[in-house]
Amino acid sequence: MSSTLMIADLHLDPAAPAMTDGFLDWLEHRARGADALYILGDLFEAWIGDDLLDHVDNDPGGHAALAMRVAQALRRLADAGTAIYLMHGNRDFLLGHRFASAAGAKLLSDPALLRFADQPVLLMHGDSLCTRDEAYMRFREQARNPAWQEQVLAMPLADRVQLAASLRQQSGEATSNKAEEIMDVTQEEVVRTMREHGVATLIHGHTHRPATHDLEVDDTPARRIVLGDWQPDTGWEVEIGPDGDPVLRHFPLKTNPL
Ligand code: LP5
Ligand code: MN
Repeated sequence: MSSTLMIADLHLDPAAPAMTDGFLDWLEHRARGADALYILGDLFEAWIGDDLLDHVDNDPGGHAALAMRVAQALRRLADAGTAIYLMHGNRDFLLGHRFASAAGAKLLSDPALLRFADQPVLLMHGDSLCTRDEAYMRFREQARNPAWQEQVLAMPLADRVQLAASLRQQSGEATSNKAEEIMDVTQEEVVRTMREHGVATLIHGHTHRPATHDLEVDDTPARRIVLGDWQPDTGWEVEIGPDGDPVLRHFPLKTNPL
């Protein structure tokens, strides 16, 4: 029976190994056998460059070991027949083709338009919908600029670790001073985007506010499904089965897989 899984916002981090254990267990026991797995951004807490894969033997902080472990686990799933797609999030927008190919995955554009049971479905990370967060929109513009990315990726790895930590700190300070509602999606931007792509279903992550929202796009009933962020003991997925109907659910993660 055909089944497609979607997940987002795992924020895998060398400092939180139980999360990675839980995710790898989920890959092996839940995702195994699925036709496709879509990872809709922020698989990693911070991605500082695919050349991490060259640094497994010289790896302060464990970033390279984590990258390699996740790539190999995804690769096993891909080799067993599941198509894997990776979308960038606001933490791992530097993920590149080298990591994707090590993971047996394809990079996916944001937004990505798919079809299930003949109905179009739009997938996004979700950050680009938060248009009232003007400081973030400016940061995003810069972070997605190819010239800036090239410059940053040319920095020594240790400097990139520091830059990522500094950006995380600045982001933490900025978000603690923002109103909750500006960090959620802008409703008009949701409707505009869904209309532009001609969809009645949008699936995204980023806001960490898991829910299924009913709305209308030009008088047509529509839905926006928001994936939740994973915690060491809980994961979130959307499953689309043969009927094409997406189901959002959360589930316990094995914290101590044998
Ligand atoms: O991530 P989170 O949940 O804290 O908040 C996000 C938005 N913040 C971000 C920034 C990231 O957290 C930064 C970390 C990226 C890690 C990878 C870095 C790789 C490159 C460097 C190493 C090679 O996405 C936050 C939103 C929030 O979601 C809700 O949607 O509000 O937006 C901000 O906090 C942005 C700030 O308001 C303004 C920007 C602060 C940083 C300014 C740096 C300026 C210099 C930039 C170029 C060097
Ligand atoms: Mn995000």
